[in-house]
Amino acid sequence: MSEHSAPPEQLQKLRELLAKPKRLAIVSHYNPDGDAIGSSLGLMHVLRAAGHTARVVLPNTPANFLDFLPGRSEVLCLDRSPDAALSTIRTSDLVFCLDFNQLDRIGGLEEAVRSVATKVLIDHHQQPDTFAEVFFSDISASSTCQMVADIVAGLGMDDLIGLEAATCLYTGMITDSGSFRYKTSTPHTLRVAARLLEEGVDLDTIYSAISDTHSADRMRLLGFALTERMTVLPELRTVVIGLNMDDLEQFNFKPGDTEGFVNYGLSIQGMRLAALFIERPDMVKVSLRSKGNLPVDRFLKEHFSGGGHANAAGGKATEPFQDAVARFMSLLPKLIADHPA
Ligand SMILES: [Mn+2]
Repeated sequence: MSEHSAPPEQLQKLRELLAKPKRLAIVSHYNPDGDAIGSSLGLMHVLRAAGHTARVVLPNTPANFLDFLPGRSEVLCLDRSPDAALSTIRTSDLVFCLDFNQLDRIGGLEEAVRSVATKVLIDHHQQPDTFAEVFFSDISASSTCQMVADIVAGLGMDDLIGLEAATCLYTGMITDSGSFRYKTSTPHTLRVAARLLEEGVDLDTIYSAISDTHSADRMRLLGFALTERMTVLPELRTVVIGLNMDDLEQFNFKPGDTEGFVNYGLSIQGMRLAALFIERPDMVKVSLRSKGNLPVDRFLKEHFSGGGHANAAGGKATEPFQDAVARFMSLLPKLIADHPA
């Protein structure tokens, strides 16, 4: 077990909080990804097995490719069931905050979560706010799911991880680590994954559920993006894709359709930076992926009100679409020059 993920004094505090059956709410961030929902549902299954009442509450409905996760149908989403979502949080004894570390990441759930006296944070993003009474923050962890598995083991509850929890946690581990390809994957990461596999996790079902779920419209939008909207800058080893609202409408865009588009840029030989700009009604979404020593999280924090990880981060711009792309292009040479390969 990684001691870094689970400091003994924090584990002790949590152990005491969970000594008697409690009403527990588990929340995660806006636009929840595989790690957000996987860690939340994984923890929910374990806490229920330990005799607690536990419910996952999310600020908005996740993409439906994650619907296969055991327990997904019980998740309360603020956009679908606002009253139940808020009252579940407000009446809980304790709220777990998973895979985010600033309360402005949970949209309309923020106030309800603030109103609960005791909060437990489990997260692997940088620069955490200190709003939680119990605090597990490990920026070296490959996923929040990995941290949850460590913390559960640290609490002596490892035997409560069954097939359902293992399926949820394994899913988040692979979605956040690019199926264990990112540098964040350590021998410990794979030992945690191995322990989850012991529960009989069906890998084929998970991989198929998370990768083979695209609509024909989405595949055509991808083809269009790569053919018509991709700029390759060999001298900067950078690929930029931009899709405006007209482009998206042409292909009946649905939220989640552009998920993963940014990664195609990096699959071109020699590229070390890929950028994706998506025009939304209220803003321009910016996603960056990089290879090696090119910290895109700091760049986005400084220029596009964003953040994330060194090699994978997101942000936004409020100016018109073309202006946002132009501003990025003007900042790009310096970003590359400041971080020679
Ligand atoms: Mn995560």
